[in-house]
Amino acid sequence: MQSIKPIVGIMMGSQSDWTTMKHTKLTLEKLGVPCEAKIISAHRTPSRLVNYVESAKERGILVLIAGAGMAAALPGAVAALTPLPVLGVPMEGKLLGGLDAMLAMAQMPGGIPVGTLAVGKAGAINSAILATSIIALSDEKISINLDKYRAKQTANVNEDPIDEIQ
Ligand code: RP5
Repeated sequence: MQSIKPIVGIMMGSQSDWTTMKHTKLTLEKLGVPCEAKIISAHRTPSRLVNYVESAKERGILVLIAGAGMAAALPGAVAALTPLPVLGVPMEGKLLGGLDAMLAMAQMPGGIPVGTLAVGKAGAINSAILATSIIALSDEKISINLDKYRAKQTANVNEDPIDEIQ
């Protein structure tokens, strides 16, 4: 059986980021976007980082998503190596709740952008939706998937609040 080639590459700095970044993968799967997930650290595995990012475009990857915490250099280092769009997801941290990682990703020098999302699970989910929006510009099937996903999300919001089950 022929496997479907990934068009989104999800990267994370550590196994400890997977609890959050699995929401990126789950959301991309719901949206019908083929993806792959790799542990790649800017600090601990720099050669793996260069090899992965430099081959991404020729392998058919269209968008790269990088989740990282603490110094959170990963998305910036990725963006320095490729013209592909790079989205950054800051991990929640013990010291500053992820604000440190968010600022590290958002405060990139002019010329090398990282599209920085919210800290934690919301950012992980939104990175998948934003990557899908980018791809949907030139892919009709994925554009339809995105419209359906958004319509379902809207339909699932009750107008009247209900008591939470205790
Ligand atoms: C970052 O350091 C990773 O992205 C992770 O969020 C953080 C801590 O990594 P571990 O010490 O849990 O492996 O590079």
